[in-house]
Amino acid sequence: MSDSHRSIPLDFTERPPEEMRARAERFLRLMQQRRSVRAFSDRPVARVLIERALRTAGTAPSGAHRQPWRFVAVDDPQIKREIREVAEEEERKSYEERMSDEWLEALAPLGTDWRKPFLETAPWLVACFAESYGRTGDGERVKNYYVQESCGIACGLFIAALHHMGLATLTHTPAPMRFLGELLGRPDNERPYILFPVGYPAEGAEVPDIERKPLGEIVQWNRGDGSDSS
Ligand code: IYR
Repeated sequence: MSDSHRSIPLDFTERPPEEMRARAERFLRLMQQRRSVRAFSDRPVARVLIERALRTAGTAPSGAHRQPWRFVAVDDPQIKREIREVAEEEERKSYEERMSDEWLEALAPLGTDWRKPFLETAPWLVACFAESYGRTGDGERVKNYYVQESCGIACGLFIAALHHMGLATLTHTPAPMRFLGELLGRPDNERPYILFPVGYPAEGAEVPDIERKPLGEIVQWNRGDGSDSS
């Protein structure tokens, strides 16, 4: 074992089985209610709430614990407008010229188009950037590991934290997204990963009438007692 490895006692809370069951049900019900929201209210959201969700995101596991996520939280109306303008310009080109018929058909149930008013209406835009490689104090490149996976997990926790506190969001990926790094002044070792509008849903907001896959379609059980084999 190398000199750099040190360990401390794990802080773990063991819970009675009934409590585990109850918490599992409760969390599942909570998450089943989460929906991607595209119609936001302009009601303000306190910075502290965004901060708590970002701290939660920062608890994600990551390759070699490099924590290769960086978040930019924007509530400046001018910057939100600029983001909307460029995103809509790119999206319009995508919807009108770049996306294949197959892709447009796949998106049809979601009812999306190039218009992204939520980029201005939502009180916050949170951009996640993936740090492709790090830099040491003297500017040397340091390799990061599993950057996509790590950022994906961090963003998943961010989404869960927002939903749990009663805020709505959308995983928005205007394509191409490079403009975001330029607009927000990010260094060239970072790639835009996901842009999240965050806020309250608009009054009377509607969402696509779509279903989640049933358990049988997303899970295969290989039980030692044969109880789940078909
Ligand atoms: N970026 C576009 C298109 C889009 C693509 C996928 I894959 C989606 O799940 C949803 C939208 C847009 O934001 O409209």
